[in-house]
Amino acid sequence: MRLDIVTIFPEYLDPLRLSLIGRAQQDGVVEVVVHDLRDFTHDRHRTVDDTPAGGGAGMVMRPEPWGEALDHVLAAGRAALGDPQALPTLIVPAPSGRRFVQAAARELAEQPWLAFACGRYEGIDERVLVDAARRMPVLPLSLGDFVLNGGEVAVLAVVEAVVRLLPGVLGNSESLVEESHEDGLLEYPLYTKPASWRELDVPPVLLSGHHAQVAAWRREQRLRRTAERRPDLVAALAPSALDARDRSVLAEEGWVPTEQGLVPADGRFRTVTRPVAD
Ligand code: JAH
Repeated sequence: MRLDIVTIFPEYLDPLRLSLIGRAQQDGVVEVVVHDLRDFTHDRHRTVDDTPAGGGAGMVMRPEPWGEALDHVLAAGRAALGDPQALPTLIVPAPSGRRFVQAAARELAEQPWLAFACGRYEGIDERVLVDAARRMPVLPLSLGDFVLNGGEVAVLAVVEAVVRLLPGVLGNSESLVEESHEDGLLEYPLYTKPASWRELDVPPVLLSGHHAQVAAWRREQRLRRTAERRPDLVAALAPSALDARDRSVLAEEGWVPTEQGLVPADGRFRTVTRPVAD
């Protein structure tokens, strides 16, 4: 997989040389190329920003350096891949993007070429994305409803989420099965030795050697945790994914099965079935 990243802070991406992603690069599983947007300016001050059309606070990234940078990414990537028709998917981190979730990471891991545009200031002139979309798929992504100073940290997160899914990147001890967000439930709590630490004990069932009881306890913990911390995930569960024991655990946590799936027994976000008078 080839990854091209365009930024005004190339050093922000240095962590991609470390750990698992660094090793994946050494092993030839991924090639990461970081491009300095200022290399595509032509003025003495290497200017990448200007004032917003229509007024307002802050600065906006000028379209010309972005246009040249993305032209270069396209040409250099096609040459390196030996495919004059190849196209990357252009990922643009932004608070206004579609939410990045594990299913999106799995889809991106199937692609041979991803490019990333790191915005700074208030964002990038919209015409850059419109122009790019004339040539390649453009995917604005958000990690969640918070604001960063730029797209670089979000790119680090997306690259890590995608690269770890590539065949041969994770070792056996870091395997992909049994992970949060792979099946719509949060993970069970983890413990290791010692069995007692600061007067806190590892739950005895985990030391019992009863594999079926361990599995049942872990399933229950996953359901209770998800109900407590992520009610949105419980509401999205397919009732067919739950057995009678699951349903009784969720009932204890205040969730009841209905025609519309699981809903909170106390009527939080009850479905509106008739027009509401104003
Ligand atoms: C902020 C460009 N959802 C996380 C996220 C991603 C990108 C940005 N902020 C938050 C951002 C300023 C400029 C991108």
